[in-house]
Amino acid sequence: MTITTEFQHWASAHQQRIEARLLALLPNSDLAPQRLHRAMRYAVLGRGKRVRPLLAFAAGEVAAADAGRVEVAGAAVELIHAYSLVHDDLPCMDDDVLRRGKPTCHVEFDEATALLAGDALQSLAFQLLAEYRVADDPKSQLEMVRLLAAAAGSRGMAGGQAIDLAATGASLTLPELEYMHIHKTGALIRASTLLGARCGRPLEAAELDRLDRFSKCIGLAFQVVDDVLDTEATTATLGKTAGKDAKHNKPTYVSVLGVNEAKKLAGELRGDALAALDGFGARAQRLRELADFIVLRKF
Ligand code: GRG
Repeated sequence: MTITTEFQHWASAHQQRIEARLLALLPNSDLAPQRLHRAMRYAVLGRGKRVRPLLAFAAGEVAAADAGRVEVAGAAVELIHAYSLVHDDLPCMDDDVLRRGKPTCHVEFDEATALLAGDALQSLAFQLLAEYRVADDPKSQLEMVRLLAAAAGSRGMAGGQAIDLAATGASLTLPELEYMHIHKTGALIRASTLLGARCGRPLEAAELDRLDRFSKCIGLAFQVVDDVLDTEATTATLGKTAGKDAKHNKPTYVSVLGVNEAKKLAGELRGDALAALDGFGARAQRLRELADFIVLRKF
């Protein structure tokens, strides 16, 4: 398992690409209401790994998608992700002061502005998917809107967050933990891959199913690594408060399995993710490399 320089160049070029597109798509901060627009831009732009748009670009390559379309779909997913981080950091949820190496949105602005910024980022994500042409036919485009809405909603990310809040202080079994993370973190990762692929030529149901299996495994691997990093990395490296899970008595893969077994599980999930891509050949090379990036990441 290695990260090649060639992949790093690809990732960096695509991170710059999505950054530029987000910069252009977000409302200008001199446009009224300026404070809200400044908060939205603050929450989205700058540091951030952009893993979800990268997954969209990589899945787009499987379906020979137009990169301009994937930029819009990737931006939509990243806006939902940014909104979830802003709301997650609020005092009524995780109550954190540091995100992406800078003060959280409600600390920099205020709680009401942060709440509204999250709301408006979510709306903007769907506006983009409705406004820009991202698929060949309107039916496919509508399916993309549906996919993202389902991933973000009560049966996806928001539902996962509700389960997470209810689980604080409780002990969960491994299947319960998995169920929570399939929703909280996994749903949006899955949507990133599927939306990227749907920007391109229509894939067969079996191909979409394989991408879905890849996404499910890599979404869980992402969370397992996140839990390990929370115990092993520093606040400075992560750009967010380290050691928070144990402090808040949250059940995690590390608390349930121990750090070594959690690392082993991340490796197994990577193996399952790669196996799901069998049959795609060179078209899925970026997805394979991203799987390694997700497992090997240090922040
Ligand atoms: C508030 C509806 C609502 C949902 C919040 C995603 C989430 C649900 C909360 C974030 C808390 C958290 C630490 C989740 C674990 C995994 C995760 C999503 C980490 C942050 O994502 P990265 O590492 O962040 O991709 P960057 O900053 O690189 O974009």
